[in-house]
Amino acid sequence: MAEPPREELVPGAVLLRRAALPVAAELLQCIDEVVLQAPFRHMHTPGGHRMSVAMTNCGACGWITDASGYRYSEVDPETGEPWPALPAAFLTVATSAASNAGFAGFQPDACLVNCYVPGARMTLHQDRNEADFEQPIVSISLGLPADFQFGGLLRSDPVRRVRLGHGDVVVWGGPARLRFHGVLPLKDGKHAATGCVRYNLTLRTAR
Ligand code: MD6
Ligand code: FE
Repeated sequence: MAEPPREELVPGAVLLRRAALPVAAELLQCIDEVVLQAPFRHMHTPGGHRMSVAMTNCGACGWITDASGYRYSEVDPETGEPWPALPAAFLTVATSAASNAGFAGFQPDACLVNCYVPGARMTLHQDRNEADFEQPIVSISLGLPADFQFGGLLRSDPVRRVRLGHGDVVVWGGPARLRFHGVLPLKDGKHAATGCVRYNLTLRTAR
């Protein structure tokens, strides 16, 4: 993969604009295949709220939430079966982006796949269910653009807004790993590659 232009959002968080564009069609096809085996579903927060973002996973484990809390599971609770395998194309983009951002040796074992329709959003949160915060998270956006909120280490810290578009990749690690972040309600639109939705892939080392 050619070295994409990089923008350091804050120390430890690197935006590689359009880095996944050359393989976007392949990634979308992989999502379609994952979803055949592990369909998108609206999970519930421990507090009982139905998430507006539809989610599924692939890899050795997947992120889930229900009345028992936020955690990783080796099986899809809907079927009791293991999650679909991590597609090779996901692994290639993620390890290449991580290495471009200064995180050599990234070995993700989980990929959370998010699907947003207009109005869907993700409130400010930290990703802290993974075993090792030294490992980065690689995030790939596909389809409709989203306004991503990038905050600080406290929920009340000011947030910076970043527009993430089709093929944009963000690598989060080091001092940025536990920053609060969220996604504002998706705006209506139509994208040539995905129609009326946005997908986001986050690759993690969960265990
Ligand atoms: C999203 N992303 O872009 C939600 N988390 O749809 C995340 O929550 C996220 O992009 C951790 C690291 C990178 C991310
Ligand atoms: Fe997150």
